[in-house]
Amino acid sequence: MGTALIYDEEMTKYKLLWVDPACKIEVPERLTVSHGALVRNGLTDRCICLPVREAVDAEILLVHSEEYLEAVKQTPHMTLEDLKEFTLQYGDVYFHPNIYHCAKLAVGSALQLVDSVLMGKVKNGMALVRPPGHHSMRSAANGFCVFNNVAIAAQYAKQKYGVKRILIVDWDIHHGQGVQYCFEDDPSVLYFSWHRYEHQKFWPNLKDSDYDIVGKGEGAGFNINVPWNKVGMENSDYLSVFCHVLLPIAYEFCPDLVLVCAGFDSAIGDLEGEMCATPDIFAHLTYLLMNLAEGKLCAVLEGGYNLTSLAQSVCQTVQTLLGDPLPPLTNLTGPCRSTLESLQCVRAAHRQHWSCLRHAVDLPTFEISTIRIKSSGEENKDEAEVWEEQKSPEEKIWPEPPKRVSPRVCSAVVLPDGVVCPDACERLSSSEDLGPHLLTLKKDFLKDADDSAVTALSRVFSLIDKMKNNEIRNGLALVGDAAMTMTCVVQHVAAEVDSRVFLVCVGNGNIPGHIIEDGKTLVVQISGEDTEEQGSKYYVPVCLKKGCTDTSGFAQAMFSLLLPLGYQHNPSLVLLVRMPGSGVCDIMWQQLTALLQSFAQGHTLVLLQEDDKACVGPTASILLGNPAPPLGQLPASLKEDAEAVERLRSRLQADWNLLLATAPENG
Ligand code: Q9C
Ligand code: ZN
Repeated sequence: MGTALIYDEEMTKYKLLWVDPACKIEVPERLTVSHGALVRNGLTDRCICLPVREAVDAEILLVHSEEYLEAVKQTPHMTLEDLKEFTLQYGDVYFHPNIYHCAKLAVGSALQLVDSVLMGKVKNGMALVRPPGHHSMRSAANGFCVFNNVAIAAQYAKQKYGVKRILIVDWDIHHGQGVQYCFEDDPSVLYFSWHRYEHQKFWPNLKDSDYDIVGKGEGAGFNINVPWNKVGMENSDYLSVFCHVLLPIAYEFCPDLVLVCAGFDSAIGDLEGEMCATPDIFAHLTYLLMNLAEGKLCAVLEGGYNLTSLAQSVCQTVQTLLGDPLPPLTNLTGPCRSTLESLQCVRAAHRQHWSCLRHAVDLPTFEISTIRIKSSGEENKDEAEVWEEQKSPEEKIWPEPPKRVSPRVCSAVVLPDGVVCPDACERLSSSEDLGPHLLTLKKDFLKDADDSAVTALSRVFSLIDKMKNNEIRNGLALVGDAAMTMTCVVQHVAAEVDSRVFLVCVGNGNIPGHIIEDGKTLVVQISGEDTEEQGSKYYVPVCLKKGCTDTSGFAQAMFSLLLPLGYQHNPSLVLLVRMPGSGVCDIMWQQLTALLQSFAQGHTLVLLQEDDKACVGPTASILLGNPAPPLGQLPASLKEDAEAVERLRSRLQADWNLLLATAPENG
């Protein structure tokens, strides 16, 4: 099953016909350069290109009023003067004789995408559309938007397919207030938006966009606003919001479908957003959502006005939907203070609605209104800040994201004789390249080991070499002694210059101290053993009361510990080890395996012990790029487990800034 791409040149056939500084950035080239970049990078050829269609009245009326639709219907027949006047009743939007036609195609594109994903014709997809949608309201155009493409798509999915829970992720730099208003009392649609806010000084200047607007009535808790109160936010800021707010809540919610308001004015170079996140961050944002809803993800273009940054970001998104390995993210220095303030406020505002936030130790227990950050009035602005605001935002320069090349082989396996190789995996069984490793192995580790163990280990080493040369993306080994193999592998890899290993060990078992000490290897061990006091910067023992069987506690450890640590360590290899009798359920294991693909360009080696033979199939499926099955709506985790994870986060955040989710006092 492939990735859909929906685009039609017709949607480039309208433009601003008069002078309006607020609207001049919304140009037809936004689509032509985005599509052109997809073509140039060979991505359109890899997608299933689906035709657009016009939405019909009944579909538009799922979200908009009859009066409004009738009014927009008149615009193709208006004179220039009429159009100008019609435009005046709305904010920051323009009309053109062909925009009604394009707006119907934009909605229809989103619906075609939802149809093809929900009918199982494709696994995911993206629609490149104009006009955008997320600002338009029931009876008003706004912010370049005429009809609310994504909101209509969500109502359509509910009505036509009976979809029970939909997650809308709005990573555009503006608040999609139209989407918020549409679903504010609806618990079946979880709307998440981050947006440039600057304490209400940024367009659309609404109180409704602040963190304390969480939804109404039945829908309380199902609207998440993350205000950016400063410009210049970086990759670290975006990732920390995903790790500490969106992902825990999204997994607890467990959507059946993910819709993305995919605006790229949140990328570097965009003069609307003035943010500094690089286009490759969208590869990660996309990937982090691809294991929800069994991978059913529909991205629909919203904003994005720097044509270079827009085109690169669109390519990163589509390439990720296609399953290519993720680009490494470097320089993740942790969130800025302003982000921490927002994180703290959002988490406090949602704590009563989501059990994943219930035991957050670092949140004040008093009313959240008391921690509302004082509006940054001129009086408490320092000189530097005032100066910062006066200077005109310059066009930024950033390097083009490097090419993402898929190795010839996706998944290789090392299996004992008699265990069948999973479909589509490549079995490493030849003995031809045993030579180089054999002697050192015998000498260093395996004095007493039997021949089959030596053979297996040398195959594992050759697998690692091939990952390093990018001939193989990832691998799996079923071995007689997972702990011994793990030790040998870490030593082998750590011997190389510039190598960094992220060792994730699930289950009980002793990890030899000498493999950790050099700082190249970061170890997270999730188990039922109480080894907390042995922890250090590079050894993170996560002790869950019922071991790995507490799904919610385990999930919390994944999002709030493993992901931030992995991102900040930026490993060249992920080593994932499943100790015998770990107690982790298959689905949890699959989710973990999937999320770890974010690092090391997908270079993951999974070690399983021979008794865990049944796990080979489920693991291989993930390594081959299939989405992990949903965990189900997560219940509250054990209080002790949630607290243990939070304690670790507190202990480690001085060393690993991406673990932070609260602002230090008196900063
Ligand atoms: N500085 C979308 O991104 N405000 N709409 C422009 C000029 C309107 C953005 C003010 C921004 C609308 C879909
Ligand atoms: Zn926008």
